Amino acid sequence: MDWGFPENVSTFGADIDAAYGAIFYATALMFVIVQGLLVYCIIRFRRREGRKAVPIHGNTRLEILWTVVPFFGVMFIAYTSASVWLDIKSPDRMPEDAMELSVTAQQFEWSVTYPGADGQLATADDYSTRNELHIPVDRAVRLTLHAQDVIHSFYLPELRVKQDAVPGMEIPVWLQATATGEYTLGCAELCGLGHYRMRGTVNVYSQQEFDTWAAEEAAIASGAPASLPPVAAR
Ligand SMILES: [Cu+2]
Repeated sequence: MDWGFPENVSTFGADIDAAYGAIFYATALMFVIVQGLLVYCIIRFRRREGRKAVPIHGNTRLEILWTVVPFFGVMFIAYTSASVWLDIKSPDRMPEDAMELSVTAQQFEWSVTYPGADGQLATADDYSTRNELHIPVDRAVRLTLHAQDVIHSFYLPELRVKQDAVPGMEIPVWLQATATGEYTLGCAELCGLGHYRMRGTVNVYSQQEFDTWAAEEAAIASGAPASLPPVAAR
C-alpha cells in the first residue's frame, strides 16, 4: 500500500513534495506532543482517594507561551507553502516560451485543444482530443482552463497539478514533464453524477514522437490523407 504521493514526473514536483513533507512532519510532531501531554495529565492527575481538586485561575506565562509558539508554527507553514505556491501559480512567473494549449471541462469530459501547424490557438487548423492530454517531455506547457457548465478541477497527480476550472474564467496553469509515459488526468471536484467518468490520460512523448503525433492529428483534422510514417513507440 502506498501512503504517499504517486511517482513525480514534474519539474516543480520535488518542491511541492518537500513543502508537504515539512508541514506534515511539523504537524505530526505537534500532534504527538499534545496528545502525549493529554494522556500524561489524564493519568498523573486522575482522581485518587484523599486528594482534593484545586481550582486555578489562569497562568499568564503559560498563555503567552501557547500563543507565541503556535504563531511561529503557523508562520512556518505559511512561509513554506507560499513560496512554492507563488513560484508555480503566479501567471507572471510562468515560462514565456511555453507551448500553449487550451483545456475545456464540461459535464462530463475534458477536451484539449492544440494549435495545429501555425502554432496559434483559436485558428482554423486547431484540433482537439477528448479525455487525453498529449505533451512532449522536457518542454514547458501552458494550459488555459475553461469550464462550460459547473466548476471542475483539472487534476494531474503525477505532474503535481490541481487547479479549478471555473465557468466564465480563463485560468492558466503550467507544467513541464520530466519523463515520458502514460499518466492520470482526472477531475478533483465533484461536478455531478458523471463526475467519476471525467478520467483520462496524459501521454508524455519524446519531442520527436510528439511532432509525429501532432502532424498525424493535424492531417486527420484537416481531412488530408495521413501520408506519415507510423509512430514507432505508441
Ligand atoms: Cu468534473
